[in-house]
Amino acid sequence: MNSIEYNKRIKELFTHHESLIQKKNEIVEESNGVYNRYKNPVLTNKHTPLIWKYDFNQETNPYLMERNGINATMNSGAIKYNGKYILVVRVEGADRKSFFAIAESPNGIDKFRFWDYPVTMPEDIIPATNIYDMRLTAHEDGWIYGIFCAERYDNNAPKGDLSSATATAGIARTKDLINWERLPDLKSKRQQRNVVLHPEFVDGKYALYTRPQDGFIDAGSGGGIGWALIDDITNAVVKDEKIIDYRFYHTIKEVKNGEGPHPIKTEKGWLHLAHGVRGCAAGLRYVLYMYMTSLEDPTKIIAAPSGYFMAPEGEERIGDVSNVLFTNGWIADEDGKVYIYYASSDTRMHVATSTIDKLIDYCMNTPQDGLTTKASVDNIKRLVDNNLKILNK
Ligand code: M1P
Repeated sequence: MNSIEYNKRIKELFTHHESLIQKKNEIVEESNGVYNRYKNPVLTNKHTPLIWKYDFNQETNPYLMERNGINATMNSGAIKYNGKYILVVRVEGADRKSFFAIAESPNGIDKFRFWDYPVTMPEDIIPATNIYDMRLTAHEDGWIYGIFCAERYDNNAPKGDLSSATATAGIARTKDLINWERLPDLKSKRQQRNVVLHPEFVDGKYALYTRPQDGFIDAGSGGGIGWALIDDITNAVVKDEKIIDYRFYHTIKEVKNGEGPHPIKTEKGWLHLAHGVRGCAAGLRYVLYMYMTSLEDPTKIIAAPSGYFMAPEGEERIGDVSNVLFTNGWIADEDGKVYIYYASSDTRMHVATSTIDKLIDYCMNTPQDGLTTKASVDNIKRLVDNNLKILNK
């Protein structure tokens, strides 16, 4: 390739990449009334900057090959910052390592563009092999916290076992999303993933949603989503942990659950978004569900709609880990619009939109799970009775 052709190909790469970023997103008209999905994913591996992947020096890359492959853009924390919709994206390289990178959009539904450099997360504590799934919290103490999973090889693994790992909650904080201060990892008797910082002090303490687990994968006897008050966030220790959202047999969260982003405060209570996992012949199925807790006592559930809020549909069903929806980011605007950022099948990022009022109505008026077929049929019969009275008037 001569230098003219080489430069032409570079230009083509950038033109193609820019047209992907500029692609307008549109609402999918069909909706269940609770939220709207959008036609295009907001981020895929193809959206990642070309300057991360290619070496544009013809001398060192004469065939203009990708040097760093990017596999997926998934499980992203979200925050509105300086008027921009910001995602702290879990980017996974072809080498399986995840890292954080920031993408911003002017409107929350399209035109997400990555910043030039991935996040430099200090590793001045015990270095981790892999870090992922950051939950962002603009805390009332003035810091923006990022809590994420820090994965390390399990030194107690039997000889020859190269896949056993441990999950710990890593903690960092920032004021500008560029410079991060790493704090010591959360100290807990159990392994932890899906740990989230509540945005307000509770009884003068920091409050964490936890997900105690028996092993790296198994939630096991962990029970569900927990709650722990922390005296000092710069040396966070789980002393007492109580389960606030239990798992139950034959529900969408039978095998595991985990808090999504931090809950949104509303006049009626705290709105929560979480993921639930059940097993089936095809493997694990991850869906999103919601619940609400009391403003007076954030550990008390006041609404628990049955079943899933969102489940994988269409192309969302397929990816690196198929049949998975996962969320760790949402943004509530001043006007009550809510942007729900979710990943499908550990591969790509999407947005769905709703409003605070609709989500409260969904939580308060969707029947609870009666945990049996009879209870579900009774619910439907009650609705049919009422509807027939109205329709036959
Ligand atoms: O592969 C699905 C998800 O599995 C884990 O979630 P959990 O701990 O609840 O099982 C995480 O590794 C998550 O990143 C991943 O999306």
